[in-house]
Amino acid sequence: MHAPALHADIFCRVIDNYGDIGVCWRLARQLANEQGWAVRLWVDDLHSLAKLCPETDAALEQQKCRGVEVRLWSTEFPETPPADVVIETFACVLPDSYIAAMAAQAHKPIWINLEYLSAEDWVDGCHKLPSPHPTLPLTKYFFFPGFTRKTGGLLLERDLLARRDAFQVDARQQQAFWQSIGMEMPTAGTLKISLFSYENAALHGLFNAWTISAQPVLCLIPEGRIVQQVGQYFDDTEPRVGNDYVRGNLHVRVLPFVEQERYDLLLWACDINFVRGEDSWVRALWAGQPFIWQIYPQHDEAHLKKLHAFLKLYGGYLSAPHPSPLPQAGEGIRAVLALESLWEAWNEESSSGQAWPLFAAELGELKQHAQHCSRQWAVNNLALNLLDFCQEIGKMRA
Ligand code: TRH
Repeated sequence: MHAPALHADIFCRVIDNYGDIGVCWRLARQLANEQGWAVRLWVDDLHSLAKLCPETDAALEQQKCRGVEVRLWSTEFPETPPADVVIETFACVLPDSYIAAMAAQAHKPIWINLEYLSAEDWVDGCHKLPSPHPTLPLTKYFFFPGFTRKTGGLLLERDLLARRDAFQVDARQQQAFWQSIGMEMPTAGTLKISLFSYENAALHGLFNAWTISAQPVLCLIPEGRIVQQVGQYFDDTEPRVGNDYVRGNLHVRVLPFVEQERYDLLLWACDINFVRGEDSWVRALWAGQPFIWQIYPQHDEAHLKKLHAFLKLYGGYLSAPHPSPLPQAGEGIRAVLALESLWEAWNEESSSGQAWPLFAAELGELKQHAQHCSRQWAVNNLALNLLDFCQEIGKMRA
């Protein structure tokens, strides 16, 4: 017999950009469509959600999208019976009235704070820690995504890697993708790069390097914060979606922002992906292609610790002995250095152009490594871990 489907409320405050809503929307869809939960997503900015899911009507306070009930989280929070599982994301602070309603339930909801992803060591020790409410009979639990079995794992749709593998060997699917973005399928010798990025002073040097690259480079840039800089490089004061720019061996196309599920296709279709923030970072991992992560900058530079923790973990796998045909210890060192120098240059906004040739020379090894890591980390699925954790708490309380 199946356990009865749970009701979940997920709360999301959009701080800026698309990371917060990106993670919440993905989790909401997964719990609703893969686990059969009844999911309500409370979000304070429907316009951001509409970018990821264009069928969202930003004028509607309540609607159903892709199996998820989407509710506008406005300052006047309506009287709402709490769900069985309450997911507060990134410490977004729930409405007082909702917390009071949770406390008034005979059977208290399971209250989870879903935290940011990090590869830092301390995460293992903090995952699942309880935090009793100071005055009410409620306990909130910290749920940390992460890379080890002691963390909550990573968000991954059930069939994603199978779909990715099918796409990457199927010329027809790839052709359909290129057509859908209004482009011919690039020739076999073209290096395809997607570049989703914050403003970055290192872009100029990188473009210079691609301009003189021996191999033709096609760089696809989703519309967003870096597009003005692209215009500056090509002396265009009004860069727009759909524009093409060509210099030397570099061809740049500015793409429209696509709905969240289709962004994966872009990552799968490219040989190298530049990503940013939290959610596109994980999607780049699942793409199984070499990638460069631009971490979201924090004023106290805490982001650099996070960046280095991940580089240590990811690069560590690369330099460790692997079963053939992956690189043996020692052989991977060059690839680790190449990876580190480009990642550091890109995040420090320094001479990425110099780091590029080293990185390009190690692409074969980096690709095998990326495929290996995607399979290795796929076994630790966040939604399934969340389910197990809810059952654990349920048993503890019984
Ligand atoms: O938008 P971001 O920079 O978000 C950031 C980070 O999450 C950061 O940690 C957080 O503190 C800050 O916001 C407030 O990058 P991120 O996390 O990669 O999110 C982008 C989302 O947009 C992701 O879900 C993928 C999606 N996307 C599309 O759906 N279509 C597109 O065309 C593109 C380029 C992205």
